[in-house]
Amino acid sequence: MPMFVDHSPPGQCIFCRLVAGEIPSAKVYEDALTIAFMDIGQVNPGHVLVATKRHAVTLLDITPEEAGAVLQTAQRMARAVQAAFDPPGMTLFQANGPVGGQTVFHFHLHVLPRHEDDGMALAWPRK
Ligand code: D5M
Repeated sequence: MPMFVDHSPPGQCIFCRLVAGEIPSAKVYEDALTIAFMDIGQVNPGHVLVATKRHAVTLLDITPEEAGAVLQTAQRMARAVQAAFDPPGMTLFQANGPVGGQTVFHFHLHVLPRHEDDGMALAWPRK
């Protein structure tokens, strides 16, 4: 199956529409700058995305305030995921640009619970 890639213009992208409440989401948290919701793909149970409310595409486009807020929200979400799913590990992942693996072009950070032998590689091969 071909990978979904969102090429919508700013303001009409999936996550802008999700922030505006125009499409449904499993929202678990929001504050002035960020929103957190369950990833529709659930690579592992408890897989959460933390996005900026404002449309920004990559890490290079967000403000220092947004960067701080995103990490604070990610820590909140990681604590909630730990309490709810008790995974032995967690990976935070953030893709920038198609070559970096980004498919939705609105800044977001993955908070991904990890398990032994969950079939996912580490972020890059290590010797
Ligand atoms: O991650 C983009 C992620 O966004 C991918 O894991 C699926 C997820 N996604 C796409 N649409 C939705 C909706 N509507 N709700 C929740 N999650 C969604 P990337 O790092 O850009 O590849």
